[in-house]
Amino acid sequence: MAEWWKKSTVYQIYPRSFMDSNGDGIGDIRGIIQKLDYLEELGVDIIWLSPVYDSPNDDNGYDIRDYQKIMDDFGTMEDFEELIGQMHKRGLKLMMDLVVNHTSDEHEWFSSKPEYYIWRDEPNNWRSFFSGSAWEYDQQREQYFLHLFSRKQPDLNWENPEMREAVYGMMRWWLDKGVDGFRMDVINLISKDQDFPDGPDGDGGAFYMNGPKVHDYLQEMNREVLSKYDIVTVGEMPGATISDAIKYTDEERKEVNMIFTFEHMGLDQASGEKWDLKPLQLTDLKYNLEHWQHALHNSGWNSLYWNNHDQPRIVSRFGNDGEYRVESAKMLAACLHFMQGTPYIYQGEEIGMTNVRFDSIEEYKDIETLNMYKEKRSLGVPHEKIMHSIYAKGRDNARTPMQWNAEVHGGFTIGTPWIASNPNHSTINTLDRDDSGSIYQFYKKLVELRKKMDIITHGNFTLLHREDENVFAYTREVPGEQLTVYCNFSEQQLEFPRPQGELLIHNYEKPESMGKIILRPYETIVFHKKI
Ligand code: ISL
Ligand code: CA
Repeated sequence: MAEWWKKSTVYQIYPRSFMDSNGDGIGDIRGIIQKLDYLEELGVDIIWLSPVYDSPNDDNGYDIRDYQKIMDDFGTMEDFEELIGQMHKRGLKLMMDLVVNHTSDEHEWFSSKPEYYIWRDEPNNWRSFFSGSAWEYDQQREQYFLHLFSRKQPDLNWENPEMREAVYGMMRWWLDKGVDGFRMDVINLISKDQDFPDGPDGDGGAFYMNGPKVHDYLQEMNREVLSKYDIVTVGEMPGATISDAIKYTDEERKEVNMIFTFEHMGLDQASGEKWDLKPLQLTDLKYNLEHWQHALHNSGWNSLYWNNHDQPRIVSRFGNDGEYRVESAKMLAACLHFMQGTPYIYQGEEIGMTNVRFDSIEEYKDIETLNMYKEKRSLGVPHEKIMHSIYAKGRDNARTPMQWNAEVHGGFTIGTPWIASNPNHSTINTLDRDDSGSIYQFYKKLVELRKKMDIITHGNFTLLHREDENVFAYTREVPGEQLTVYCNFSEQQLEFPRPQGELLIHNYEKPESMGKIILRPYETIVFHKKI
């Protein structure tokens, strides 16, 4: 069926933190197989698996040593084949992570095919995403190589046609194995301005984000590989604007099906630096999402997400992870899942997992966090100030083990987990998932409604109460049918006229609906009208 992914919901698994089957403290493929019932029950259609390829784990698998081998920590190729077989038997599709902006420096190509990488006699001033210069000197070659991420992640040279063909061959190999699509890591960074000019304050973004040949490369990849299979593709694209997104996802142009934008994830940031915090202003979020909903309505397609393995937990970020954790987790879910696009649920989001606060920097594992901490300390920034940013934005917030039950380490492992479990696993876990009031059941209902109601896929989006700083409200419309979604992003009680239609879903007992609606803290109510 064409465009099956427009009615699908994706669930992202970060394998290292999902389920450990053998007690070594690291999640693995057999652990995922054990939990397929759980995912099937939730009703999701596609599983996006963060990288499971052989890797020295400088960046938890986003530094790939061998694209055609499974990481020992995660299991074997036989385990992988069993996973895909079992998933397909249940009607679940598998989206692999494709990391081809860079490899590990331990990839065989880095020594045997140096022309696959980017070398210069002199570095420019570009800074790496993970602190410090984006260039590293190689003693033997007496040149610098480019690494936009860690120095163990050298960037591939997409100008080289033989390298591109090698990547396409590897992609075909996985597709022939039966995988159903790719999430493409920082795929809009693959084309660099070949003059390599310095950037303002070391920010080279303008010379490699949505670079000169990126659309040529994606169209070539589409011709050579993607178009030959019935698959789903999503490009992760930091720095892509709406006009870029239209180009990347317009069906006529044959590039990718959808992209991950970062715009809405930058709204609680005061400068170009993610650690520089600022409270979210709700109108900023509303106007931004409205803009994306409108712009991609008939040309392109949105992906919808609050969370992934790089972002803090949404209930701690735009919700309230204390008194109103359950209410706000559901409200945020409704707000996202009634929009147009393909929604993504990140592991643990469906049970309202929260950010974590470790006292000591030693308990953190993420290279981005650790490098930033070191750099800022050396510049004299006080420990407490840095920790404050890490608590709000650190990627390890998303990477603590999945909280299955109230036992030690939340039932993730019987060994010692590679990163400590959030102590709140004793109360926040999957044990309540059969309760009608659980966050899990709320997500399950949203996934089900998307499959049943075409209006969620096709309807026009209109923002209501535009200027209101507390409520995010909108309608979705097709001829003869309307959905009205109310989401209270605050602790205040709000009052609005009652929209027409039947109650479809809500997150409080007995929502008020006598001519007006009174929204309690973080309340969400959705109405459905059919003429
Ligand atoms: O995580 C970020 C902000 O905190 C981003 O800068 C992130 O590094 C960027 O979005 C790219 O992310 C992807 O590629 C990285 C990897 O570390 C991330 O986990 C991955 O999602 C390098 O492969
Ligand atoms: Ca394990």
